[in-house]
Amino acid sequence: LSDINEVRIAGDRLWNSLMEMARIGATAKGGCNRQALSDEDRAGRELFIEWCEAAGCTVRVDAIGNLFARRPGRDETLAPVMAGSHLDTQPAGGRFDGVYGVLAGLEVVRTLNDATITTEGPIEIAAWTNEEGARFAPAMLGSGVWAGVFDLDESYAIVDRTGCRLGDELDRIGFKGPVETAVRRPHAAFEVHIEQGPILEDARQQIGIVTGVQGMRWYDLTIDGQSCHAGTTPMELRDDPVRHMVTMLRELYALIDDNGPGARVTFGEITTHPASRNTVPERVAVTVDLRHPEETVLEGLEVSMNEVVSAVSGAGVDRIWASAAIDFDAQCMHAVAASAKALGYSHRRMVSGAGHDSVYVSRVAPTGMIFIPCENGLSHTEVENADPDDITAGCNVLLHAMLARDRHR
Ligand code: HGY
Ligand code: MN
Ligand code: MN
Repeated sequence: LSDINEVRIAGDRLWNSLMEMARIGATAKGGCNRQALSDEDRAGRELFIEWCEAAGCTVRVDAIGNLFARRPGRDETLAPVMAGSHLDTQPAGGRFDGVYGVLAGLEVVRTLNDATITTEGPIEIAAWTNEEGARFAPAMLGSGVWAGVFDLDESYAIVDRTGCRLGDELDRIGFKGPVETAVRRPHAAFEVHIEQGPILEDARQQIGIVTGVQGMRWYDLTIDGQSCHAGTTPMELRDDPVRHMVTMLRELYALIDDNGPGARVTFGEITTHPASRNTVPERVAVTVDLRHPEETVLEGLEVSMNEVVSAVSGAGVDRIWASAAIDFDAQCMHAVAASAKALGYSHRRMVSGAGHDSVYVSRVAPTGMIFIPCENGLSHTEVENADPDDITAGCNVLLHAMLARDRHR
């Protein structure tokens, strides 16, 4: 066993794989645009499958396009230990969000091959479909279907802002697999991810032992007014939905500030209809992303938001997704902490501000997450960056946490 504890991943190989994958959907400012089920997503999936098969894995695709690369263990009847995350990115995303966790899983497999280590049970690397929810809402869709949270046919019917159906796109890129009769419940599941916030970097710590994920809710806010001529209509005669929106958003930001610092709201998309410079819009649509670590506070914020909205005639708000705050599995967290300690990495416990597929995986299997810092705490932006030493550290912790859970059944 002492030999196994000496095993380390090949940091350069992992970094090179990340940089090669980052070329797919590369943007001018050094980020990535591999939105779910796009041609770039297909290319990324195909490259990942090629690498997994070259590493001796068999790869299966499920009905929502989730990928599962499987490395056999000594006893194939045992439940797998899983490492998963996502290959899809934000429209102007980075080179590490999601893809780090998938390729770290591949690096674990490559390292086990080099060390000729046979695990007790199989190892599975999962690449979940549409974690970001940027093109097709909601987020964490593939892991959510797999965990039984979202209905498959309803998921196929989701359309993007151009009217493209998710199911048709899955067909088009050739990643609509068979419906799996029974979920193959992992023995334990892990996800390594950049923190996407400033905490680890500010504390100069290398590893985050993630204790849980905060609650998240998404809404569509719409305000109807009267479209009219931009030049002839006096201001006092207008029923301008943008003006109502300005008042409303000011009140909603104040509501969040009163519930700070844990409360967070983001109005990521604001669209007018018809979108014309010299026409007062008929309607404005605003997306709302609301988060807090405590469900009771989230509930209260939702009630207050509904009151603010209902005070404006022609305004309505519709909740399209809610993911409750969750806690991760104690044994998985212990495996992460013990690995970080044994490897000599500075570490701390922390809650995740970002959503992750592990939220839904934790409904099916004991699950843990590992964070590493990212530069200036930035993510969901093209300048997203991570330190190669931290990328290596997170993957070493992943390797040894997975081996620890594989041995303890
Ligand atoms: O929205 C989230 O928190 C995740 O990064 N998709
Ligand atoms: Mn992510
Ligand atoms: Mn993300």
